[in-house]
Amino acid sequence: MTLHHTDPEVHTIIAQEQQRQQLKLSLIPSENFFSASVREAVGSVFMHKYAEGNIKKRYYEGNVFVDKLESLTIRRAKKAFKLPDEWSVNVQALAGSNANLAVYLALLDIGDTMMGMFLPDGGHLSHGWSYEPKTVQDPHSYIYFGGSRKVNITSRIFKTIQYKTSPLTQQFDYDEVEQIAMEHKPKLIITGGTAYPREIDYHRMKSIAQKVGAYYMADIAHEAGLIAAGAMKSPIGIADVVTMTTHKTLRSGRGALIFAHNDIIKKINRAVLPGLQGGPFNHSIAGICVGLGEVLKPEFKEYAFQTVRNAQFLVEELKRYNFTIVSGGTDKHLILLNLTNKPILGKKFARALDYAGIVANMNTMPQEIRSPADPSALRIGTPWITTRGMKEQEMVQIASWINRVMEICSPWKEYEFDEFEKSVKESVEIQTISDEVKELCLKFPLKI
Ligand code: DSN
Repeated sequence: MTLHHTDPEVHTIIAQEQQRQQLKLSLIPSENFFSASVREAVGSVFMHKYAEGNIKKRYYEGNVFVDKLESLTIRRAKKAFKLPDEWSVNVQALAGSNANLAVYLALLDIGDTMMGMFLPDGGHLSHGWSYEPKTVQDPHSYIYFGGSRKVNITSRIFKTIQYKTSPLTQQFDYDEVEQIAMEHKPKLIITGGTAYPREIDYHRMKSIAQKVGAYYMADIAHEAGLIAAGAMKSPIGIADVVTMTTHKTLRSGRGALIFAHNDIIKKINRAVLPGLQGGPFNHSIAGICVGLGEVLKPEFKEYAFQTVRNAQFLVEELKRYNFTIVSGGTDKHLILLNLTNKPILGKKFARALDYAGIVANMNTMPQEIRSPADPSALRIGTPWITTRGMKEQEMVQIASWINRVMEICSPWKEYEFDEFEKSVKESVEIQTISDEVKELCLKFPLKI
């Protein structure tokens, strides 16, 4: 019996989501589309098994094949990221935030200071986010001390400070970062996040960490696939710990990897289990293993480089339509559009684009003065559309659609959100773009 017969209700919802993915363009830079093999592995019988513990040291019997799978995943991960001999990897963390928490649990004590990238400048919630409602940021300050709304557990447990990008370049000013570190002596320094479009100077960050006696953790969730393929620089062997999710540019199903020097990986393993989790998701590890097998093939290298080429090409096309690109460009798969010179900002624009068949997300940006619920920017990226096989020529078309949507919506800029959405929904011109997008999607079908 298939799902179609046993539970038509859920089957229909899945079919609808499949259709949505097939007929819309996902430009969300943290999303990707996995191969049928990855999906088969994730849906496999490994989901039925408990395997608390590590290879050959499990608390449950019957783990001979789980051990085999985890060993193979570790071997592939080491190869994909060219791990030095003295480094190892944990493949069991259930997600990126859990992986980061495991590192904190392993390396920090309650109350220690951690220092990460400022969230509105592209950092991540799990790097110590808290805020003070209705406070306007000083756009010229390079440091943020957080606020009373300790929305992420990290800000409740640790003292957290965050460093900001330079108001001039919207990139990190490493001299400023060093000064903040020297003054506040964090025990852990973190780089990485969700919306920083540029390379990070891992060597400089390590040297700053060394100067203040801090550990250095590089969270490369977004760039992992690009780094594995050599399309971006790698922090492996430079930082003390490297964490990543596996489902973004790495295209290996949902999960996380933690790489660290052998001196600290045992502590991290203990922090994952029993510190934070029970049994690992063996089926997710199976997906990661298959995905890493794909990462090791030459085609993946081509994919990663094309992903970056597409993003850089898209930047140039968007500039032709007078879109302002945060930091002036991108070194990766991710682009942040500062919409303050346009009539429509991130929230409304993202919704209008979705009706036009282009899926993106509203985002904060450096020197943000608006709320994250209605911010100034739009974040887009090329991992998924490159997986579909799209290249520079399609970027020309996508940039033109993005611009057309902005032009169509501009007369509705003063509308409240609901009225704005109603106008978008009823717009024949938006519907026309959505039809054109569908046509392009069908030329680059997802292999479901
Ligand atoms: N949600 C991820 C992103 O979109 O970047 C980060 O966790």
